[in-house]
Amino acid sequence: MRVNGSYLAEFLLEKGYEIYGMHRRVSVDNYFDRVEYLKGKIKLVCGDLTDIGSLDKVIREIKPDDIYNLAAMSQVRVSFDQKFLTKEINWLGVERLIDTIKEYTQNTKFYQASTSEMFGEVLEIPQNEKTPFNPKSPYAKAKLKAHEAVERERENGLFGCCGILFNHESPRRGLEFVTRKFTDGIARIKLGLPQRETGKTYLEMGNLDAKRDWGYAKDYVKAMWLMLQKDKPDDYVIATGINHSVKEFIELAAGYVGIKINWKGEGINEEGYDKNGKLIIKIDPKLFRPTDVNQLLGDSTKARNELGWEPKVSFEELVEMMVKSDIDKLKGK
Ligand code: G4F
Repeated sequence: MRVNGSYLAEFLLEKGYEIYGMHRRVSVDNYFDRVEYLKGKIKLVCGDLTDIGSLDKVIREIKPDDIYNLAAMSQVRVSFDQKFLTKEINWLGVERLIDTIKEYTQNTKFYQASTSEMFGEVLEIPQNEKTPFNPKSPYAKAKLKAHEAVERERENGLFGCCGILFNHESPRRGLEFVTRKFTDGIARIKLGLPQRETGKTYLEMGNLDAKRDWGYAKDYVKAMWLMLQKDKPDDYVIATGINHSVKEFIELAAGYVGIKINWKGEGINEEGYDKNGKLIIKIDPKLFRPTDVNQLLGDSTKARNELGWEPKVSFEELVEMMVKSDIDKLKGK
């Protein structure tokens, strides 16, 4: 468990749950940095979705009342290079988990993290639970298989819910995703620091025209819990209902540190400068995906009506929170 798992754990701790957080065995030092403060409050157990033996042991010993499966190979771009690993974790891992539930704890309620990425090249705008899926990446295809597995087993008695969550961000977001990459990067530019990976004085970005429906991760974990409180399991779209382009995100985030971006050129030659003519952003074609999802826009009417869920934090508040947090982190606050 890491980012969303940490928000979910905080939420469940407040409700008085006893929590076990399953994590993979890893050899990097900072793997637990984002959940360090939860140590002692939750029990960490080792398990891996690619290893049926470990799942068997964890589920047999704990017999959880509820399972929230947020584990995944979550980077869409990486999934093009690691198709088989993505399928192993994001699809077959879920099949393994469901099998262990069926074997040991038939009454366990199961939450599966499905994703708006499954809508892919969208066939309808906005997207709701009835919109046909049209996945374009190995990531989305594997997630759709897992989604279908939960629906299949639900017909056989599993209490399984799929949350079709649109992009959800926070100051804890990984630096490999566009929002956090940019808020960290613009904070570095503001403070006169080089970029984390490249050491350059400007940011290199990919497709600026893609649109996403971005919400706040902390708002979204509540929806996960609400799904498992219903009498009958079902699938729900969780989204804000407003989308923005990557370029709009960039302009707003840069504005919070007092930088107004002036754009020059087009397509892969587009560049962003500040008012003094200093280069802030350049396009790196290597960051484009073989196939990208051009736009996502969620319609969460069902969740609002049936779960009483709604997002609390606006896009503007989210972007400001992320920029401020990165400035503070870099200043060592
Ligand atoms: O931040 P992203 O990498 O997120 P993406 O691909 O939408 O996926 C995220 O949201 C999904 C829900 O819809 C989750 F299922 C998934 O696990 C993950 O959390 O990219 C967003 C957009 C893309 O169109 C990408 O091409 O930003 C574009 N982009 C432009 N420049 C970039 C960059 N993305 C990244 N990661 N890095 C760039 O430099």
